[in-house]
Amino acid sequence: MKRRYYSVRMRASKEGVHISGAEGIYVRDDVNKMVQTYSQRAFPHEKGRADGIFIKVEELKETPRNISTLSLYTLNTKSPEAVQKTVVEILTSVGITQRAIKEAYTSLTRGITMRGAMLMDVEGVRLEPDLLRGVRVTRMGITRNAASLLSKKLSKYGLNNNTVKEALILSSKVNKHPMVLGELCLSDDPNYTVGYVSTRKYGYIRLPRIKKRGIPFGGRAFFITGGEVKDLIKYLQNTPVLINKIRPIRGILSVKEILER
Ligand code: PML
Ligand code: MG
Repeated sequence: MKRRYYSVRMRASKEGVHISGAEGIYVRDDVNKMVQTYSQRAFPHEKGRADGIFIKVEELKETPRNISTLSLYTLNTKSPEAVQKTVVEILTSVGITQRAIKEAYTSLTRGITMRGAMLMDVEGVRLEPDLLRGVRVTRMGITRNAASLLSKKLSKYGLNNNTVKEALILSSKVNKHPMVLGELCLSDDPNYTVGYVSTRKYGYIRLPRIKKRGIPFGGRAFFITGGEVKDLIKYLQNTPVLINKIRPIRGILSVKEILER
């Protein structure tokens, strides 16, 4: 019999304002346990105690597509200025213009945090239909085996936490699509100053000190090329993707080492 998969999604809010969210794709036997895990996780949060927790369980009509993670590294960047310079080096090397990178930076640091990501072509033109909401990536998860291997590998570098794992899973789904050339992400959490830039070629590159502590906004930009934007949006929002393979996780590298790999 065909194996059934379920999407389990959680979002928590306080006085109507979104404070946290998480999701995964699970087999039937794991659904109950995950509903409990997500509800426990939703209560305490840096942005305050949730007063509404919404958990949605949905049977998937489509069998998830298996993919591997991107490889993961951390750069040795020391300041927001150094990060920006590095991001330009990495993204221009895969065909994204300086203008687009500057545009993404301006939008991500302007103080409006969108719920979803912005889509930007290589020249910096915004392509998402709803410029305020952006595009949310959903329907992604990781198999039990891959999750335990990922935890083990991340633990070596002190990175075994939900923030890193979920960002890596999301970015691996995003960069799998042929229209995506790369992604830039800054957390909207004021105390979280590590962002990342990712591309299929170089993998997921963590960027320490992408912003100064205390800045409460951030977001994601996906740089895209060619093809139908509506097909890409459909993939990002609806196509279920399940990580079943972990690419190498490494420690701290310099930009030079990354670009020369
Ligand atoms: C977020 O969820 O707020 C973005 C997280 C970015 C994670 C960067 C990392 O530490 O790898
Ligand atoms: Mg967040």
